[in-house]
Amino acid sequence: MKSKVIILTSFLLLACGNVQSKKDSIVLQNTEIRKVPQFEADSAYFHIEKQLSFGPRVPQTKAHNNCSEYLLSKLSSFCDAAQIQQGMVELYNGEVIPCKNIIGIFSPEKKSRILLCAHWDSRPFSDQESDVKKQKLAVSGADDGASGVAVLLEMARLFSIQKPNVGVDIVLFDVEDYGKPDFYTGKVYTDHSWCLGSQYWSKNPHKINYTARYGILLDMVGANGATFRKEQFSNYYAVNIVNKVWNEAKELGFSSCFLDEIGGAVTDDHLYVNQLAKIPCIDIIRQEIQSETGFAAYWHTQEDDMRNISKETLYKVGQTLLSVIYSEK
Ligand code: AHN
Ligand code: ZN
Repeated sequence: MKSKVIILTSFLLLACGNVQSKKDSIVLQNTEIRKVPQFEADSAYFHIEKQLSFGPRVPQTKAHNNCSEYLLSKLSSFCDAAQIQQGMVELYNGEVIPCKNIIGIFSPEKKSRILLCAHWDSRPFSDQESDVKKQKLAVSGADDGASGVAVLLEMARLFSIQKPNVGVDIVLFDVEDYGKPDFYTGKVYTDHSWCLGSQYWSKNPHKINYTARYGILLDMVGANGATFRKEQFSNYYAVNIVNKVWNEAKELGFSSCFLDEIGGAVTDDHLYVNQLAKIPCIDIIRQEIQSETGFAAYWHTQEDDMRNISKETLYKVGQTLLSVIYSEK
């Protein structure tokens, strides 16, 4: 039995060596010239499960606090420095609550920097549920939150083994998903009730005069069959970064995932990074342009759990981003 496996493997190796398709040679070039490491989707998948194991990461809950400790310990182990930025933010209903942005820094001495971000909090409401009783329940956020964080944690692990040429800052935004729920009828205190952690960070970056060449936000990047369209604010503020990412995806053979199509304009963390921090930042976000909400059916419902998560999608996003980062001089 064992020898059969060995024979089969060497046959496959020989076959690959002889074929030398165009795609193979591009991948070979990438790995040889740029030495791009392999994104381990198993590792990213595990990081989603781990985040969900604490329960919904709703601000001011035990689960949220426990998860913040986990994320800080992971970033501390992979990065040259890690910290939690604490601030206070005002919700749609006027309540003021604490916010913890979790930050990991690679090569702090380097001037040329890339910002990578995602949100780590979960939505306190499932206001897209048709069942009214379920609308007050928190979202697990396997895709909405945990997937982007998980891809960044796996990238951080790889950066710790092989440093990119550029400095990298990973910022996990808090209180992104506490926007005014559809069922709320009370007085509204702010028109900008989403993305409170990124608004805070963009006004108060973790380092004075912080800037980066560009930023990439990951939001809902882990679901089975997900496709990504070019989000409109990203195109407006950072079209060259959109094209850079989509071109890398194309070179890797992921064009059926990274579609060459324009999506909607999404008020997400990158909007504030662009407008307030003045860093050109794109959003890689799953949109379902035919649906009423603009997002997948499980979005802001009780269904956003591990059942939707796909290692294949995590791999395509993670490997594309690694190609982008390691191509930077
Ligand atoms: C709005 O619905 C206004 N923005 C979507 C941002 C978001 C929520 N991303 C994930 N959850
Ligand atoms: Zn959300």
